[in-house]
Amino acid sequence: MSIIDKYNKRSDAVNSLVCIGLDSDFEKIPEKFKKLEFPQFEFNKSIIELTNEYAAAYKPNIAFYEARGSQGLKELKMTMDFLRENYPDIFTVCDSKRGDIGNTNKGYIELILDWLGFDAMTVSPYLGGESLRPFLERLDKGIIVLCKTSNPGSGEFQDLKIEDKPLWQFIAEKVTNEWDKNKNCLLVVGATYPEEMKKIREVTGDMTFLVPGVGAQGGDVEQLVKAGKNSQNKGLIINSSRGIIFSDNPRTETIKLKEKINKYR
Ligand code: OMP
Repeated sequence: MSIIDKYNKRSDAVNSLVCIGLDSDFEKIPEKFKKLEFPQFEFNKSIIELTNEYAAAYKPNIAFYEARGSQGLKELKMTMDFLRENYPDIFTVCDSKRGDIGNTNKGYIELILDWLGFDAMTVSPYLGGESLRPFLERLDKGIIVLCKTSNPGSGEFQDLKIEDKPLWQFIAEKVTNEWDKNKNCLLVVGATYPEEMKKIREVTGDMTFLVPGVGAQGGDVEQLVKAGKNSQNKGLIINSSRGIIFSDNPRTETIKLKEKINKYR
């Protein structure tokens, strides 16, 4: 089973394209968790227990754990061990946006894909396909390449024209036609840019997209699903972090997002 099959299988089993972002900012987690020995882990565990029935994926952003040094990394590891032991079918993404020269990338791989054991991680294409080879050679893992990011200023570089195309289109074509030989590539496409997403879908066939930007960043679910779904009515890992985990009712918010997505696919 390929790593994309793992996502699709889980997504089909729970009829959901929802990814819950475990961006467990220590400052924002409720006081009752802060008193515990492993606050970020206990908070994550409570979110996972409330939402797992509707979760196709979980995506911690490693920044919120690295911010606490070795304690944070330990709690991220505890979160991953908890997921693997209790919910091994759920797809896991490490939001890390890594990418360096080839042999340095091996260090990121050992930490994120091997020690922490994530199914997939986000990488930057800036150093080129040659540098990303250690990631792309991992047949057992998903490599999620930044293409069109959700932030307001993403156009500063990503919209620049190269050979008459915006850089994001150039990257989408490059990944589809050259980097995805092992069928383990995915793209990051922000929910806040549905027009661009439509074009990216046209050039990538059925490739799976990680789609952040709904919830706190205001991306429109109807527009993104219509623009981004593939020929199988899936191909999307739709992430919400703050909009779910810091809401009054994470379970209800997850169900609401799942149903809204399903209404348009
Ligand atoms: P919320 O805005 O709270 O839902 O969080 C979005 C999460 O997705 C954060 O962890 C971001 O770092 C991440 N993200 C984006 O917001 N935009 C992008 O274009 C790419 C990512 C990402 O790679 O996941």
